[in-house]
Amino acid sequence: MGLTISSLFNRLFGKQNVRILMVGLDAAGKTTILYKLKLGEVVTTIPTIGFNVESVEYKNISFTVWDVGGQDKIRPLWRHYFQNTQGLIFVVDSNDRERINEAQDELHKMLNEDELRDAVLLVFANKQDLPNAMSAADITTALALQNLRNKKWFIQGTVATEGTGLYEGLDWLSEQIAK
Ligand code: G3D
Ligand code: MG
Repeated sequence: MGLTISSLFNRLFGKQNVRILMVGLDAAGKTTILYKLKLGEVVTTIPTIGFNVESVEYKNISFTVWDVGGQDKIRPLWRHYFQNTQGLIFVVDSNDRERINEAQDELHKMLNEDELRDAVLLVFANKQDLPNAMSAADITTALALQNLRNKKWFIQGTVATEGTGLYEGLDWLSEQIAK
């Protein structure tokens, strides 16, 4: 799988500083995805207390990952990472019905950030293996994706622990960024 994902990002070679941000509520599956991609060594840094950033560099592409939710105070610190972001990946735990509204709220706050204006949006509706998981269609509605104007977006059901769906979503993403 590592190889296939790499070849997919070959499209982006030669582009300067492609930055992909991957965020979502804690426990959505972001770290699992990052390791599953096997792009390289995952580096964890803590720029400030309570703000844990994971990153992996693959050639000229950087993946940066952190948890969102309930931390309005540290929100301004995120902006440091927004520059040059072409792709925003938002990961949702499809089984977490209790927090889907919080996820929706956090997603739309991110999308309101000026510097993410031009970034395309990929949503991973993760944990599709769990019997009570909301479908990608349910998640589309719950996150109000249809209401997004002037935003390219795509939703993909995934099972991060098995790697299912990751390739399909990233294929779309790299195609958009390469345009
Ligand atoms: P985060 O980085 O977004 O906070 P993690 O989330 O990647 O740490 O994942 C949180 C938990 O969800 C982990 O379980 C992980 O194994 C599990 N998980 C991730 N993706 C899936 C999935 O697709 N299906 C299922 N069933 N579980 C998933 P633990 O037990 O290690 O906390
Ligand atoms: Mg994590």
